[in-house]
Amino acid sequence: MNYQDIHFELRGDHSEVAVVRLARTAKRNALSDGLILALRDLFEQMPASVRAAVIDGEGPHFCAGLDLSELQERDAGQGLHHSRMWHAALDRVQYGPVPVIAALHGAVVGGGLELASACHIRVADASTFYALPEGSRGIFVGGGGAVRIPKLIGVARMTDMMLTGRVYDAQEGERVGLAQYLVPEGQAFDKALELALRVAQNAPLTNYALMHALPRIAEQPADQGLFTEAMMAAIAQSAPEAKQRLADFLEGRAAKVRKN
Ligand code: 1HE
Repeated sequence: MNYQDIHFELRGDHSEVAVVRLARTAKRNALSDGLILALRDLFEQMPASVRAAVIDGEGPHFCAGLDLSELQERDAGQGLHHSRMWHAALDRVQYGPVPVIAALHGAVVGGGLELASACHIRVADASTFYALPEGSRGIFVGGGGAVRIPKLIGVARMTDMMLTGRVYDAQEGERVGLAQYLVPEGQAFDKALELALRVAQNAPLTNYALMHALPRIAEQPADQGLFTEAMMAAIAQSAPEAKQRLADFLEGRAAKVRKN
């Protein structure tokens, strides 16, 4: 499969993990319109074997955000449509066919952080740093960051990042919730791939519930959320794969939960 400025490959014994690598190294993987549309198309056309995906970036940085050279004079309507194009693409990442793990290193800034926050798990190496330079460029987030980033770190921290240009380093980023895993420099991709291979073994309906039901349930009033949870639980339990996995445990064939 050929997508503009993306290297794509399949990993795993059954081609169950898609590796999606941003490959505009000379521009620090800045997200041009072409690259955003390629991401949208790729997640819409994911091969049927794929059960989990990893997104990472080639070169010294994960992603420098919006390609500022394309930020030409737009009127309000064009600006609205441009932002909506990003929303459509990053919605395909968050609500696409499979869980997505971001492997972060170097700059994760602006639209790069918006892309990372559309993923389901973030693994950062020690070189990672996070910023929202939109504040100092006289613009605003437009790729879903205002919705997704406060869910990770809260409105107050995002406001601070944009008002003051605050940069979080890798340790601080993990502490405040920008990444769930922090690994030594150079190891983010390997850890993300290891996690993706693990995620790919889950029952597809469980992964679907986590991607599509959980974020919606978390937004619902408690009474409705509990009802939706019960519906999703009942559907997941009734799948043949769930019955097989439960039988495997009860008959001693499945792994126990062990502390690390
Ligand atoms: C770019 C971009 C870009 C680099 N658009 N061309 N994002 C930003 O405001 C971040 C801007 N970039 C940076 O702060 C730095 O480039 C980095 C910290 C990411 C990397 O620094 P460094 O020293 O490794 O690279 P560099 O020398 O700054 O950049 C290499 C080239 O990439 C250079 O071009 P060249 O032709 O001079 O070689 C840079 O101009 C180019 N480049 N970043 C275009 N972002 C949906 S709304 C989202 C809104 C936003 O994302 S706003 C935040 C944009």
